[in-house]
Amino acid sequence: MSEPASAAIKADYDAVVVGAGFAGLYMIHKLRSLGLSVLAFEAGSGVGGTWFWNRYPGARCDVYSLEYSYSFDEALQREWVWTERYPAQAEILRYIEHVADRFDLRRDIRFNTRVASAHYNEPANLWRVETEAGEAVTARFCIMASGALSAPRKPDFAGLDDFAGTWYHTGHWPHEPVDFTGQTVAVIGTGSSGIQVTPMVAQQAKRLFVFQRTPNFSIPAWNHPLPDHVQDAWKRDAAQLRAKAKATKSGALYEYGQRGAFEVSEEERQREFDARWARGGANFTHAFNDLFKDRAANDLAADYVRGKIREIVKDPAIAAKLTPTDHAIGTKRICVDTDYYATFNRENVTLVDARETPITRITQAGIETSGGHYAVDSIVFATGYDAVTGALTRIDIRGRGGVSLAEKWQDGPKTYLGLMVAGFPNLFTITGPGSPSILTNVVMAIEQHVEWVGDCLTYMARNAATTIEAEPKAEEDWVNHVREVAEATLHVQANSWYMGANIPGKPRVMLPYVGGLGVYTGICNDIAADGYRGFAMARAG
Ligand code: N01
Repeated sequence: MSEPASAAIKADYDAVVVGAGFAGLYMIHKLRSLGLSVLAFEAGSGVGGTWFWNRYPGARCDVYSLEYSYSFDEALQREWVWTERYPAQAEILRYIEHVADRFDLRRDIRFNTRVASAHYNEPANLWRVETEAGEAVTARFCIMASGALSAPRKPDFAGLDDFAGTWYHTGHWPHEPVDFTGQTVAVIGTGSSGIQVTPMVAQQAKRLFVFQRTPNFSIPAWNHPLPDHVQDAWKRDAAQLRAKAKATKSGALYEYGQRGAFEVSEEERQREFDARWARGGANFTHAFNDLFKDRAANDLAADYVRGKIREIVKDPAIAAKLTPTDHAIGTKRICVDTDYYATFNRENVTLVDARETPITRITQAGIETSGGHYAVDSIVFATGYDAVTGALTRIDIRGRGGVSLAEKWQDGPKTYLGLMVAGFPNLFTITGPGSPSILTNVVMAIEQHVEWVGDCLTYMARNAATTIEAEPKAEEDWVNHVREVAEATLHVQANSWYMGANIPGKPRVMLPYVGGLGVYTGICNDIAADGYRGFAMARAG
C-alpha cells in the first residue's frame, strides 16, 4: 500500500527521538546498537523526563526501586545501589543521569529544545521534525518517547494572573528549593501528587488548606531503607525475577491473588487485607483476582480502606469527607502515601471540600470558593495531566496527506498495539495509547516497546523495507479489542484520567490496554513472528 520512497533526499538522521526520559534514553541506546544514527530532542535542560520535572517535596515512585529500573543491562543492574524500598525523585534522577553517562547518551541529545511539529514528507518518505526555535531535521524514522504523564494540565482557574503570591504545578516544579516555612499554603488536587506533597507541605507551612474535589483511596507505603541482603538477593536472581515480572499483568512482582474475594471466609479475607495493608503499596489491589471485575468484591476491599481512614482520622466529619465513594478502588490510579490521612489530624491543616464549595476564582490574595475566601501566600496545583495522548497531540504531528494526529484522534486515540498509527508511516509511539504503558511498571513497558521497535527495524533492514505502517483494518481491530477488554472491567465506570475524564471535552476512552503486560507482549511477539502481521511494509522503488 505504501508508495515507493524516493532516494533523492537523504535524511539527516536515521531516527529522531522525542524525549530523553526512561523511554528516550533506552531508544537512543538501542538505535545506536543497531548502527543507526540518532538525534534526540528534549525540552528539559537534562535527562529524566517525568523525573526531571516532578521535583515537588515528597515526589517518590510507588513501584519498588529494584523493579522500577532498567533490566536490559546486567552490569548496570548489578552496579547500581538503591537506598530505599521506594525511590525518591532525586534518587531516580541520579540513576537516570548515571545511565545517560554510562552509555554516553548525552552527545546525541539536544537539550532545552521542545519539538513543535513532525511532518511526514510522503514523496521522500522522511519525517521532518521542527523545534519551537525553528530548527528542522529530517529522519527516516520518528520515535515519540514523549511520556504518558508529561503534559501537565495547566491550571485554568479564572484570575490566576492576578495572584500576588507564588504558584507551582507539581509536574513543573522549580529546580531551586522551595521553602514554605511561615506561609499559608493551598494544595489543590488530591491524586497521587497531591497525596504525596500534602504531608510534606504540612510539616513546613504555618497553615495548609487542602482543596479536595474527589477523595482517593491511598495505601501506606511504609517506605524504609533497603537492606543489603534484600538487594543482594535480588541481584543474584535478577534475570529470573525480571522475566517473571515481565510475564505478569502489571510488569511487577506483586502477589497476585489467585482466588475471588467471595471464595474465602470473612476471617480469611480480613487476614489477607490486614497482611497487605501491613506490607503496604499497590499490592493491596491484587489481594483477590476479581477486584477489578466484580463490584461486590471490590466493595469489600474499598470498605476495608474506608475503615482504615476512619481509624486514622480523628475527626469523624473529616474522615467522612476523605472517604471515597464515587469509584471502585483501583479504577482510579491507587495512591501510595506516607502519613497522608494522618496529616488531617494536624492543627495547621484544613480540608476544604471543593465539591461542596467549588473554587470560583483565584484572587490577588488567595482562593475564592462558593463558601468563602482563603487568603494564601502560595498555591500548589496538583491538578494532573493530559495523560497518555496529551504529549503527542500537543505536537503538530502530520502523516500522509497532511492529516494531523490530533484530528485523527478527536474521537479517541486509534493505534495498532499502541505502537503505530495508520496513515503515519515510520512513526512509533513508545507506551502509546492502546498499550499497557502506565497501567504497569512503566519501565518494563518501555523496555518491551523499545526492544520491539529495535527488532522491527532490524527486520526491515534485512528485508530492505523502507516503510512500515499499521494497516487500517489491523488498527480498527486493535482499538476494538482494547475497548472490549476494558469494558469487561470496572475501570470504564470511573471518572479517571485513564478514561480521559479529567480533561473537559476529551473523549471517554480507556487509554491504556488493560489486558496486562505479559499477555500484550505475547501478542506483539506473535505479530512480529508472523512477518509483522497487520503492518504494511514497502521497499524503495
Ligand atoms: O493527577 P490526578 P496527579 N478544582 O489527575 C484535582 C502518576 N503519579 O498528578 O478527581 C479542584 O490523579 C482532581 O480532582 P477530581 C500516577 O499515575 C505517580 O495527582 O478531578 N480540584 C484530582 O484530585 C497518577 O495517577 C506518583 O475531582 C481539581 C487532582 O486535581 C498520575 O501521575 C506520584 C481541579 C489531579 O489528580 C497523575 O497524578 C505522582 C479543580 N478545578 C503522580 N482540577 C507515584 O509514583 C483538577 N483537580 C507515587
